[in-house]
Amino acid sequence: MDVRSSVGGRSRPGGGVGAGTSHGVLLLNSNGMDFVYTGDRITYKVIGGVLDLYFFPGPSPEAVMNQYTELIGRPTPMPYWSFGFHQCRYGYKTVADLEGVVAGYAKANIPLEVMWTDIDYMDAYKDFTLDPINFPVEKMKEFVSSLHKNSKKYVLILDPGISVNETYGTYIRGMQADIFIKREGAPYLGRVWPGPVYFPDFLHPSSESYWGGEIKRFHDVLPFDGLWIDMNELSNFNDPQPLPSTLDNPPYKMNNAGVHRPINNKTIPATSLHFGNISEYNAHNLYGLLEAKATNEALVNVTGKRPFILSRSTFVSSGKHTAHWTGDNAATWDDLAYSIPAILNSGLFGIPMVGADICGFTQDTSEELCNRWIQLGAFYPFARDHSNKGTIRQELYLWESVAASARVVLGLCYRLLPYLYTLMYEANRRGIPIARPLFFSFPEDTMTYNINSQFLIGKGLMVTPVLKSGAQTVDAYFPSGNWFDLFNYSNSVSTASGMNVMLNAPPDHPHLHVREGNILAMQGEAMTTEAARRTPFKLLVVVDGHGNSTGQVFLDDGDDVEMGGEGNKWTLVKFYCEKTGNGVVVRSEVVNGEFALIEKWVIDKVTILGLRKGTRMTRLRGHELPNDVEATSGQRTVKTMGKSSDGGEFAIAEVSELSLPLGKTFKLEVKVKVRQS
Ligand code: NBV
Repeated sequence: MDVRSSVGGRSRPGGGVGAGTSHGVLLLNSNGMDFVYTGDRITYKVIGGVLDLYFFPGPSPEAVMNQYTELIGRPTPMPYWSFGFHQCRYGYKTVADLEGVVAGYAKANIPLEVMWTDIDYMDAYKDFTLDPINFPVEKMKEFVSSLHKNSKKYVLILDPGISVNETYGTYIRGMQADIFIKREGAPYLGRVWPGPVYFPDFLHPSSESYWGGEIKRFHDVLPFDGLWIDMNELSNFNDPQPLPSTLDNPPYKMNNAGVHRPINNKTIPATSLHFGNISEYNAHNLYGLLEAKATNEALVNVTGKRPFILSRSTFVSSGKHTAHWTGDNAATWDDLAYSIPAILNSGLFGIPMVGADICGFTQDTSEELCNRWIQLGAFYPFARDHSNKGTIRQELYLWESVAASARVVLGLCYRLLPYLYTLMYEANRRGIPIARPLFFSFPEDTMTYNINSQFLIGKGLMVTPVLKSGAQTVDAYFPSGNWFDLFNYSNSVSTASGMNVMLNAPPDHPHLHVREGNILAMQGEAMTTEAARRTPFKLLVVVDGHGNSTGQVFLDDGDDVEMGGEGNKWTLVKFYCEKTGNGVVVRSEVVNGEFALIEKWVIDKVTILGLRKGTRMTRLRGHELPNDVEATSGQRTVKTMGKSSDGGEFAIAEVSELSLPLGKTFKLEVKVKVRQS
């Protein structure tokens, strides 16, 4: 990763800054660098450029992210559909192969939202072309149109290297626009998949119109829904010969994958020049960022919709334009575990839409590894199964145990879509990551500081994956509070100041816990995000010791370029639960109900966790307040009395068959009585 920033440092109790406080440091510099972290200090070894050092005072982790992304740009919103499940592989052979995969998911009843193609679809690996034999245009059009008819999406890959080929339109137009990166006065000749290539210079003022034009031409042929930009470090199969210059041969050799290699190793030479005579030496790390920016702009122009872009190379502020995946991991238990700190780092860098290749990219995966990987990967903000050519296939339906897990975890993930999407909104507004380290919600609990085997989704959902082969249990840390198992509300863990717990984790038992104090807006399970969006809402209210909790939901059509932008239709509703004399009141505050009213969304069920064992609901009242005005009219008694059952230490109180319009203020009063045992 080309990110050269550090953000989110924490001060330990007793340190110079107050206990539990956070700060961030950013060295904004695009040159090559090493940095060495030794626990109490960071040493930057930078080989050129401008040294801009920024400090973000926090003091909370959320405040650091807010301050940092205010400077570098807020994370771009991602389409609603991109929170569904994605399937990819390098090595899909034909259109029929793709169709078979889509059918395989349908047959196994596993949700599949997005089908991807890697470089296999191209004609001789040339961008913006289709292989006439294996991926012929007419068949691909039919394929994409059938995906669209079934509310699914299609994403394809683009590489930066443009084949040097006099009969290739993209090359010819690039030469006419004089768009390619140069060395010694002529376009620099590299070598990637198509053979000899030139690389578009995204610092060139015409690059956006050139790149956008190519994207438009291809989109007119094949209406893809998103773009995947790979190899943009820039990656070059050649090792360019250095010219006798300090740029190509600087005295300090940076660490490159563990060893000190020449600066031009497997990339374009540092002496190549961008527009305005800016050297590659200075601009190298910006390539992926600038390509993502141009690609984002192109997609907005071409589709008029919110773009989905996935980039391998990123830099400070890439999150303003693109999502990110962690690159070529291996199908190993180590890489399964590394994926957690990798996605958490990306969130801290300001790129919250991130995932690792589920089941592993290189090497053959195994049933057990793939099972554990989907149990974790379903909760990456970006969830995509992807594998390398020549490895065994690893679509989730191929093993019954993996398919069964996929149905469970993706089922829950789809029910959580409104919650996940609302986290995207929070990321877009304030830069707060979707997937967060535990210390984000518990900055005063020093036990959380070193945990990278668990993480939070939002403020209070904790994922505890199995990361070891053969394990039937998993060691979890629970920060203070009451936590409820989202797969079985009867299981709970309670701790006053945080504790370690060994959880039972047979292969079919993933772990996701929700903490007291949270209200989650959920919807029903479905095979596509669109179908899930047509189901009624369900509120999961997890009260704390004082009977309180809060939450919110943001919704729009999922495709508007801006989230909550002017002229758009959207909805923001805040939820509160408060204790009353002998019960609790769950109520909403509608900031904007317009979109929810258009969609006629209703809340049909409210589940309250965290009330004391033995609680009985004695009376239940629903107030629908017309026109969002606080009023006493419109009261009605809800048809079905709620029921409450005891799960472990707590009662599970459920009020169903409600019909509360999401876009209107409501107040639900639940009177309770505690049975004397
Ligand atoms: O395009 C092929 C691969 C792709 O599948 C992978 O996700 C990228 O990270 N790409 C790298 C090119 C090199 C593959 C060895």
